Amino acid sequence: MERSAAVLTDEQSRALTEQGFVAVSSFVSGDELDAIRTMFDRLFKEKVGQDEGRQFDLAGGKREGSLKLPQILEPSDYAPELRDLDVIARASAITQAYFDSDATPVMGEHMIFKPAHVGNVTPWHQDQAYHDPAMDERSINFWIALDDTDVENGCMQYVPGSHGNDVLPHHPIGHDPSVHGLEVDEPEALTHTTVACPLQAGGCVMHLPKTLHYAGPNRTARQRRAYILIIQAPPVKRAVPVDNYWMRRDGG
Ligand SMILES: O=C(O)CCC(=O)C(=O)O
Repeated sequence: MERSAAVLTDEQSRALTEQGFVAVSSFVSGDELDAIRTMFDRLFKEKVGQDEGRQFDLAGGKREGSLKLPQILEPSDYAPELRDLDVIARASAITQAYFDSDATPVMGEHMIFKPAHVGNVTPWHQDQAYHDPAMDERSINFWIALDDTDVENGCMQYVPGSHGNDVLPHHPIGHDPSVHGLEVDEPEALTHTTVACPLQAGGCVMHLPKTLHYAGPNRTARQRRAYILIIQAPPVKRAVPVDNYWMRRDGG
């Protein structure tokens, strides 16, 4: 794909490298934002993916009726129009420029919903804790706000510089092995300094695979919808794989 002019400024790129995250306003335009919102609402309303385990409660809530942190994995399998959006080309161009790599496929996509009043917390974690323990990912997570987000309705929060850590020990949320979502062990010891990233709808916050992040519960009457794209440059093989025992749900 041809490189577009959509790259980070030097200052944004430096922030991503030094802090492990950077927020950008107006990442998605009006029409495109409307299109993503419409698809988001349809996919959750139609409960797509529930039978295949692609729509579920990230924090382990009940399957029917009371999902508190519903997530859809790979939503473009149910709404292929998503693949045609300019935002994917823009995110790919940024990832190519940032990692100086021509090969930047989409590594994953999700939609995460924090419904008004009940949206659950997304606990502190590193994305790399979910991934291949033999590899160090080189990817950017683009978290795109489909609604105005702030601390009260569950905007993203980060520990600046935490991507300088290796993969930290994690456990399934609530120590329940049936729950997909992960939480870092002893988060209180790791989160003395945090930065909240409120965004207007259409804004985006980008982070790296080892950056510790969190999003609080939704305590408001406003919904909080997010579309998340992960774009990957080729990963690097680790000298020593991570012992990610938290992903072996047999407890072994
Ligand atoms: O939207 C959320 O609540 C959490 C998102 C997240 O953890 C991520 O994008 O890596």
